[in-house]
Amino acid sequence: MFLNQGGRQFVLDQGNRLRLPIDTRSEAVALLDVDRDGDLDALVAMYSGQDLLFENDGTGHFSDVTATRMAPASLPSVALRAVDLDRDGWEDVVVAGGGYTNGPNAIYWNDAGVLRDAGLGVSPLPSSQIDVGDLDGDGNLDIVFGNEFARLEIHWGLGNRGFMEDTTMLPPAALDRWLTAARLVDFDHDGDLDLLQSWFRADCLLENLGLEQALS
Ligand SMILES: [Ca+2]
Ligand SMILES: [Ca+2]
Ligand SMILES: [Ca+2]
Ligand SMILES: [Ca+2]
Repeated sequence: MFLNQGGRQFVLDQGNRLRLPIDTRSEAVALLDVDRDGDLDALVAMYSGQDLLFENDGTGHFSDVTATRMAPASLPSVALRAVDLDRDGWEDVVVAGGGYTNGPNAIYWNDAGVLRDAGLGVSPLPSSQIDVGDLDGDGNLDIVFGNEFARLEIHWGLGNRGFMEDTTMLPPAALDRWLTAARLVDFDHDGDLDLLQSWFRADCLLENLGLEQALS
């Protein structure tokens, strides 16, 4: 952890505020207020399997609350995205299982400050890129996963914590790429989210043609 000393000055905190287990490998971190007490807590994605949740005491010191605020999760993860997926006021976390660690993607639903691994229920391809947004404007957040080894995934939000994977609206050329990034941004300012893909040989922008036609 780097502490801001004011302006552009940072110093390295030597593990005094957030201490990870020795000889473990972390892959990503998501900052979210998991307990809604007004400060940012930290979820750390672990290569070894069990992700770790650290609660902020309000002064920037973190304690490991994995045992009491997380369901056990034995599979590795490499990317996290904190967002209130079901809009109940509690931030949830989307988890990418990783192209090279070969774990499935999942969602940690936040039930009153406890993260529960519900999985996605469909298409357990391992991914390394995540973005979230309402692609079709139905009020439900949708999830885009970028995969290093196979293809792009879109999981459409159905409400009530349900999702359905469907990529039939995407051009075939957009699917079979080794992605290094996938981001949703409204590039043309027409009110809908477009999809930027980066892959090893080129970048690609998919324009969202609107709520009726979805992506093309
Ligand atoms: Ca908090
Ligand atoms: Ca939520
Ligand atoms: Ca949607
Ligand atoms: Ca747009």
